[in-house]
Amino acid sequence: MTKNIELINWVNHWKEIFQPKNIHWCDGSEEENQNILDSMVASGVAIKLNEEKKPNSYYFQTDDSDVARIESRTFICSETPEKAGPTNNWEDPNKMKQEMLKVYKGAMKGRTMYVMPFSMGPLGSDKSYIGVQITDSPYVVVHMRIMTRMGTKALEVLGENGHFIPCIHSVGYPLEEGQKDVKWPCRPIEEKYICQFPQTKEIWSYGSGYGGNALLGKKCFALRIASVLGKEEGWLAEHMLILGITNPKGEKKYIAAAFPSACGKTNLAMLIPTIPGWKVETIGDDIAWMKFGQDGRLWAINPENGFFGVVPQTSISTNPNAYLSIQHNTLFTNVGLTPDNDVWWEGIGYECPEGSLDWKNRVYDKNSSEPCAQSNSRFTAPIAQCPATDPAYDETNGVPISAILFGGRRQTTVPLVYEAKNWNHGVMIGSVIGSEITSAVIGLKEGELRHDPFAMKPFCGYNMGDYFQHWIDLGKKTEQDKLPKIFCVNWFRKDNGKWLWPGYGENSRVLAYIFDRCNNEDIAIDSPIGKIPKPGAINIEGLKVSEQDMEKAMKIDKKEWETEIIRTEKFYEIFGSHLPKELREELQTIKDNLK
Ligand code: OXD
Ligand code: MN
Repeated sequence: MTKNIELINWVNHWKEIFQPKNIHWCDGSEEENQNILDSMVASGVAIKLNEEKKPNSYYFQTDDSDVARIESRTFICSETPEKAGPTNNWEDPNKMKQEMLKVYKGAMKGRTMYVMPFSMGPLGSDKSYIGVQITDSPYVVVHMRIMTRMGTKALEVLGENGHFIPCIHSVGYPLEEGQKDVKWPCRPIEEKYICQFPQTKEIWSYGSGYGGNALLGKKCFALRIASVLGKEEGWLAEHMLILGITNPKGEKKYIAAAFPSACGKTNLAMLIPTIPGWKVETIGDDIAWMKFGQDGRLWAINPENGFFGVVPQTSISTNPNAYLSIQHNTLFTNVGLTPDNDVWWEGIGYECPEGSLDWKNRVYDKNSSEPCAQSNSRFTAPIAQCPATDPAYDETNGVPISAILFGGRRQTTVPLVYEAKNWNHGVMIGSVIGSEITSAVIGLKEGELRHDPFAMKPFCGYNMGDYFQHWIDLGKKTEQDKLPKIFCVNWFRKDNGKWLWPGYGENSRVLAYIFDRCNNEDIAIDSPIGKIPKPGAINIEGLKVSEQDMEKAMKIDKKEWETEIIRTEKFYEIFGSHLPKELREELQTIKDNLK
């Protein structure tokens, strides 16, 4: 137990409000974890998977309404709408708290209130922060134990006087005396709340038990609240993977990369290079916290301790390292269940065994138009289980970042790789990444660009225009040659409907080019939009990509770029006076270069 008075008072305060049956302070031990899993198996919430096929692994199915993050019910409750900015849902903090206190009252009746101290980042690192989450969901407890450093050790770091980020969570399904529980307690979508209070650095969540809505260390804390902390304290909380890359001479560098959803971020984080002698190792696949070190360079940690990855299409051939990471000690949510208690999903690489159940617990019909595994079904596994985990993933200092990559899913316009001319230009590149709409989406036309600046649109805890300014300002805090070089990559360019670049492990060829550029090798030339590889600078030996395809993949088409500039100008309008003048200047330079 703790002697931290702030924590004790806080827990007592919430106990009064939630009125749980009892309180459990989580120690994070193996024994505690097993007891919670056993009780979920006994109550039918979890199924223990086949011990021979998936040792020490468990299976869960959620309610239909609780399968993903819900952006329409995610609120940034800053003092004013302007502070939340044009890309967030704003609500008044006092009004929101009043509204939520009504639903929080008695919300844990008949349930255990778990108190989970956790560290985001390696225990004791000066880049890490302590949070404490209160929850009534045992599912959340076993997941937070994998995704964070949770339990007594985090409490010890907090100490008697330390401060923590308070995270409140309830599924919103109290049990009256004698009332039977349901398999997945939660509230309907319109009654769910995922609220961030940037001024007081609090998180209040209600009505969902799933993913980023409920594992509050992840998107709510490590991105939305941490982005505000980063702005106040002079560092960066980013939606980025971190990987280590070693060249054939044994020289190693670290790269961070931001991509919007569905652009293969986990695949890149765990890539197996196809070019001989190169090695890629994984520090993280989702979030990076970066602070300046004493040497003036940016050093990054992954605040998480596990992977919460999308399952469908993960196979031994698409992403061997992810596939091997989830063969034991793994929690699966909303995939298919085979008759011998193994898991199955679309793209696993073999036929679905006869008699399997789909994620809605119905016998799976191969001819059905519905998939067996929900499209956002997830695996949760410790980082340390990945065969390519970088030994530095738990380093308290983190790792020095040499390059930052921004990417998106672009069928046209954006070349395979180009390099920002300077930091501000790189910030401009990050501010306009996005993906083209490939099939009709409500309110958007095919071909239209959906911007996702820095892949942070759903995750920035304050005005995105001020966030751009923060990036610009940080670039002035050190010598220019100490800053990471910034690149834009696009694996998805097409010609006549055909991909120009094979992607996956072949992306190592682009990473190798970036690596060499970080050593200032003379392999780039200027172009109107930034530095591009000299012809032949990207090794395509052994690839079925012709020189002509390579030219098309790298082409800078004046017309396409003119359209791009018009789109960017239009997009920038939403930020009004919050848009940094430096971004306008960078855009103007490109416009002039294209003339
Ligand atoms: C995630 C996301 O789940 O970005 O990581 O949505
Ligand atoms: Mn993510």
